[in-house]
Amino acid sequence: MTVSNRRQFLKVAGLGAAGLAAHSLSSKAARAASERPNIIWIYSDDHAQNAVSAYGGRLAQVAPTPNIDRLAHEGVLFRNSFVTNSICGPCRAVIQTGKHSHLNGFRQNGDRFDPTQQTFPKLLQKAGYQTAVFGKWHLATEPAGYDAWEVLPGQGHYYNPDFITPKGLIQEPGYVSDLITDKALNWLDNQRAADKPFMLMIQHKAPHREWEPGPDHLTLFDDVEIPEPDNLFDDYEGRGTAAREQDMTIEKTMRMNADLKVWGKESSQPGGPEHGTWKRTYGRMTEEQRKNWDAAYDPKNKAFLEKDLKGQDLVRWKYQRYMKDYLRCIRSVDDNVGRVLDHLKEKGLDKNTVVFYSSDQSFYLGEHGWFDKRFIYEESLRTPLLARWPGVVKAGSEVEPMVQNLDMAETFLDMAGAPIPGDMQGASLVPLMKGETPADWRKSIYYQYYEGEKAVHAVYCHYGVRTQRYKLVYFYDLDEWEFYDLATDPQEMRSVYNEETYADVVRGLKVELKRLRELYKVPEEKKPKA
Ligand code: SGN
Ligand code: CA
Repeated sequence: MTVSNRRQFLKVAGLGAAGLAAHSLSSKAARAASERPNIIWIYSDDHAQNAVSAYGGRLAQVAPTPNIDRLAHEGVLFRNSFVTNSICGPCRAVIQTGKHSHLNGFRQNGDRFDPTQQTFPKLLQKAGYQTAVFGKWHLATEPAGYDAWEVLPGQGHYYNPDFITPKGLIQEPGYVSDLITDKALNWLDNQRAADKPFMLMIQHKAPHREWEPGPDHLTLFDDVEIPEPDNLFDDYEGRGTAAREQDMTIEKTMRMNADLKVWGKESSQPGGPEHGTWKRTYGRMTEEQRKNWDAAYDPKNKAFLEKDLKGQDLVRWKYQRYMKDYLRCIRSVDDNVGRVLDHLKEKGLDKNTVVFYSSDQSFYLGEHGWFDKRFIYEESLRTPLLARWPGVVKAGSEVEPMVQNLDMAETFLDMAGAPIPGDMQGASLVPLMKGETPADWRKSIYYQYYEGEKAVHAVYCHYGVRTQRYKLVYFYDLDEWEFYDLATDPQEMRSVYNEETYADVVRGLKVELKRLRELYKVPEEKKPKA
């Protein structure tokens, strides 16, 4: 049995922390500190799996991500990587703790992360690692368990962003993806102690709404037509209330000014200089940055306004503008992933450093007519996950079994030879990365979204289970069930919850859902609203 297999076994067998600790001591002693790998976690915000070219898909040709793809070519790509609750702060809290939202206490954006709780960086510090985090944080309280940190306040800014640092708030001139990477590389080169292994989190703001591209990418894709998804003009027939009543369509929800960059630049106009959206986006640019921006956008906007588009033509234009800006933001992330990989090589750190790339959650790129995330449906449930680990992971390999962001804390601890506490709810991915699937690897995943229809984008609360083939969802405030057969309906266009042919499968999945809710200690929801 390998180290990780044994740990997985102990955990599943319920032998708990004591057994693990004893095991880990011996494994720790067996490994010289120098052998323990460094870990770099590059984590972006809202980067759809469909927009990482290593995953294929309709954008791979027009908007490739060559540097992120290097991780897949030189390492491993997780084909079936999912989140537990597709929204920013909650995903980040899951990464920190290896626990579902109801146990780590961070169910929705706006909650405050309890920094006194057990987190993986604290455990890595105990195991002799140095830890650092730079970039988006979004957990409201200050990072705990980090030797160095500089984080964006809340969502952060693209241009000339503010950073919260242990010494107070500072503003840095430049573009956010470059600055976050500068800080991380500076820490690597000049600030950490060279005699300890490190765990470094580089957490990008891009490509989050409002999708402001950096100065080098303002005209990228100008001459390209971005392919549309088949279901851009979805009518939501065949699904329930939640899909019909959300507020996240390109057609109705997307704003012409901050989102689509067609500003009314007079103070009196909605979204003009007096407004928050302006102040946190366009209004933060220096005169020079704005000149550069206007030179790129003004002619495109003029041509658009002259066409006076309506109906589906207007939606198609919005889709193109949205996608180009979104993909431009991704290009800055991809460039900076390349910078990190090149830097590691240059400094001789590439051999003993595991580099991951992932995103807090995935994103709708016009599928179902939507942007944003939140739903358990595929495009938001999935998230990219790729990793390079020279000498351990076979180059160009793929992992098929279902993994979740719930597994990362356990994975990092396993890599460091540190004990995995028995109350963490995921499992180390190390065996899968080595090409071994533990016999008892999970066959289903649990999901729950808590923000509800009153929050931004108006998505009803729901929980559900996904197996390799099926998905069962319960919108508990609506008392509505949905069920999808992903083999025959991968785009989830028709719930077949009431079809007789699936009655047995649905019954079985309800039992599985109940089992998962017990396993993960999920409290009962209040009764559906009258
Ligand atoms: C902001 C965005 C929303 C987005 C949430 C959460 N609006 O409110 O579109 O869903 O953040 O995003 S914006 O006008 O500020 O862009 S998350 O990634 O932080 O969860
Ligand atoms: Ca996000």
